[in-house]
Amino acid sequence: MSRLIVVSNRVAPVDETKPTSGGLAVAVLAALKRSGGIWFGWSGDVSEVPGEVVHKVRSGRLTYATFDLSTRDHEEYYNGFANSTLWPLFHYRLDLANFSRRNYAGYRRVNAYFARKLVDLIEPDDLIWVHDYHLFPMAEELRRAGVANRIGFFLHTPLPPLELLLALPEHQELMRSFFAYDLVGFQTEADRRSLLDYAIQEAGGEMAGDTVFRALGRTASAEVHPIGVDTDNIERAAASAAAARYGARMRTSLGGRRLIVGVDRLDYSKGLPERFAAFGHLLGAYPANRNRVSLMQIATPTRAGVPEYEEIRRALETLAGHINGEFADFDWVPIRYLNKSFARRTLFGLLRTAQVGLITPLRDGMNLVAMEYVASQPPTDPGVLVLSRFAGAAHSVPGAVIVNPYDAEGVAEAIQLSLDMPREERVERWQAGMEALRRNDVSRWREIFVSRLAEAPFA
Ligand code: ADQ
Repeated sequence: MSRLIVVSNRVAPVDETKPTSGGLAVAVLAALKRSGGIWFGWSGDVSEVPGEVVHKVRSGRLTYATFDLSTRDHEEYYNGFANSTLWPLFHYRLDLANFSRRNYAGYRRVNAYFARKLVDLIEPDDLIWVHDYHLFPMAEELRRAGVANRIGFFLHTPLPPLELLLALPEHQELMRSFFAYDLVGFQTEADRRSLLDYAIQEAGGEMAGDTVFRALGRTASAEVHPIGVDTDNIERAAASAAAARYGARMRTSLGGRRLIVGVDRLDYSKGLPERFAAFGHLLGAYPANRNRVSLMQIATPTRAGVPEYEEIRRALETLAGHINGEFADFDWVPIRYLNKSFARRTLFGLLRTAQVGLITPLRDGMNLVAMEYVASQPPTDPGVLVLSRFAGAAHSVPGAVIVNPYDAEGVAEAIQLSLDMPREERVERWQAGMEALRRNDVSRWREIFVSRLAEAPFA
């Protein structure tokens, strides 16, 4: 069997007891732990003299190969082009996208640097699987260095429609770097469509089969492979004694009141101000909920070097303050707003105690928390997932109550409906969701993607 090399910007901490609050790291770790292989990427450390060393650490069947970035690389590639240009653009926030040639040059430079380091580790039969928007040009760089292996790519975020992509000054170079892969995977059909529209309408390519396209002399397959979670493990962890202890503490603190929960990285794509506003509307329009229901929003700060993240943090604090100021009582706080990370078991214990999981991103590749909420529920008395139609998960988790996150009144209505939902309907919806999550778990996602990649080339 071929060896698998996974390449991603960040590699999860080798010490698994440390919390990982990024979807990619959580998913790739769960997928790789079973198959074994090499996980290659940035260590997460910035050093003035990044050095030429790749640190290798073995843990079970998995080898972590990591290296540091310089301050300048981190600024231009990571904070700059990846997170101030591509991230907002890919989440349909052209208004927040920052275009800078210097950052783009840094992005290309770091991709070339990743590729130079990786070349030495590659053996002829290895399958190489590159992840996410930080590393589009990797395949091109590797091909230039003579690597003929099969190379696949998976995009964890959405890919926006052609007209938005064209706003990127470097769209030609960047989008064409997709074509050097053998297989490109997306979360949803809409994302896949965006690539094919680009390949055909902008790059003069053509389809050569259901999924296979030809453009600029290269042939690749564009496919939808929605990511999943480690369903069985989450279910077990959420039902464990350790999780139950946190659940019990949570219930004591609620004093018989009901709980709505949201868990997200603190990011403007996650629709947090809109979510708070919808909860405020619930308390205003359905007064029976006052002193009866709390919203606990866990939002882990990320990307501290990008100014928009500071702004969203301030905006949320203000909004939570307003709503709490208006509705709180001496024995009840409507919004419990936490900026910390939790161990996974604790998190699942908390998700299990909530009657409603409120996951309302304005735009999201998939959203693993939506799936984790469902997998954490007690089977005989599950809570209800209220989910944005703009999360990829809306296409992967049946049984959720689907909402438009921009419509505060509609979201409030959906929360009320979920709080009032009879147990029988809750169980039915939960079973439908769980069946899908068990069928398409994260191992299955890896297996399908890797076996498709092994079938390349598709010419
Ligand atoms: P993210 O944008 O990071 O992922 P998400 O899919 O929700 O978003 O994953 C976040 C992960 O971090 C979840 O596993 C969650 O449990 C964990 N997490 C978040 N806050 C935490 C906290 N306070 N403590 C502990 N754990 C926390 C990107 C894309 C998504 C896509 C994933 C995977 O943006 O759309 O679903 O990759 O493809």
